[in-house]
Amino acid sequence: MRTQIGIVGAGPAGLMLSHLLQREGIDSVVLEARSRDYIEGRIRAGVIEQWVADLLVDIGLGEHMRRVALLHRGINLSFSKTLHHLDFQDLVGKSVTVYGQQELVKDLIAARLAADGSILFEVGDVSVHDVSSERPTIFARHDGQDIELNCDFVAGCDGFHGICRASIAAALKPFDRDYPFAWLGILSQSPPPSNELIYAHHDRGFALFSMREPERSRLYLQCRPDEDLDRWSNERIWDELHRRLDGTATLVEGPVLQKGLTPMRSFVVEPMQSGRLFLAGDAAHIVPPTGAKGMNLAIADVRVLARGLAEFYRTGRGDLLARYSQICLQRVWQAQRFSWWMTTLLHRAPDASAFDLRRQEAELDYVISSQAASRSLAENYVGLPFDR
Ligand code: FAS
Ligand code: PHB
Repeated sequence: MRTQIGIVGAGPAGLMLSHLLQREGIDSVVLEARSRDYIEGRIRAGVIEQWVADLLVDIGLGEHMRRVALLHRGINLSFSKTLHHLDFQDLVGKSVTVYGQQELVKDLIAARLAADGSILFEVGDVSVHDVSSERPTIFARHDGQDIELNCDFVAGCDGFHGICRASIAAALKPFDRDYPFAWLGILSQSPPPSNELIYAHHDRGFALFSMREPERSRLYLQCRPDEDLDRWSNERIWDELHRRLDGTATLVEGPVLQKGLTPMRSFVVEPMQSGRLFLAGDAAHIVPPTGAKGMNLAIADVRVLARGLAEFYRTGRGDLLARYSQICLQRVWQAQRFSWWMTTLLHRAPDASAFDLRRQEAELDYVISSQAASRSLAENYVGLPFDR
């Protein structure tokens, strides 16, 4: 097979890239290890920044989002038995949208297939070759057949556990940080305790009260990194959620539809490209989900990559492609800083000293009582401007 851009991975990064390229008249083939049902059923992100919501409308993918997504003016912080609302609209004139990642993935797949886009699901044994040449190749198996995909460029959008980053590891420098906790997350058929998200700081640990729809909640508890899910009955989960919400709002229980563990790590590789292989999204960087940045960063990367490839095919110039890493990493490190800060602000570190705990309370108090501090949180949460 032959195409212009070979894309490994059909997550938000790979699918959005394929869609943006098609709008520029550039061909691509997306190779995905999982089935369509699996990736459309995978529960991940829930919050999109305003510029992403605006972009979806601009590129003709806003119809379903406009019908079902929830527009939020801000978030709530819960601590010391009190609920504090941060109004992003008042603070920075922007809001956020709650729209499940799987809904966005469904929209993108439907749009790709409607435009005769090529997505190969359930491919195996994917490997990338000759990325330092002008004719990189991707080998894979699909439907019992060996595939040789010849392309001009390869986009590694295969997530943190994919093969693309590993294939150029020698050219990359990793930066990482682990956290002494993880998230136990549930999806429940129950109304959320507030119509906007609640980030709760509590002596027993962090909790997040998010949602997907008015009657469907997405709830998270800080737990140990090696937590055994079998030891968490639904009763125990609800009991702990009540305790950490600490009466700052009313939590209604309901059937638990899904339960899972999310590891917490910060990770970046530099640069995000080698030869004609460009990494985007979780393949190049991971943020702890406390700042709701992961999917938004993935889309920010492919927006830069699509523009660079469009310039290359339009003018033959590779200037923007050459600066891809530099441009993306500036935003990546800002999101890393904010996600680390939200995580340390709101979680209870197992080895925290009495001094640390007091300092953490003082920081929470500063965030809700200082306009400058509230505005800083707000501008990072809604998404920093690109022309900064
Ligand atoms: P993805 O991991 O989504 O997609 C990579 C794709 O590549 C997958 O479909 C995988 O099957 C495929 N693949 C892997 N190896 C392959 C191979 N060898 N061959 C072919 N295909 C291969 N982010 C936010 O912005 N807001 C949030 O609220 C938020 N909440 C989150 C909650 C949870 C529980 C988790 C886990 C993450 C959350 N994130 C959030 C982050 C998350 O959304 C990721 O950043 C996002 O999925 C990244 O998208 P991609 O880079 O496309 O990677
Ligand atoms: C979610 O709704 O899944 C969600 C929201 C905000 C976060 C993380 C996850 O910070």
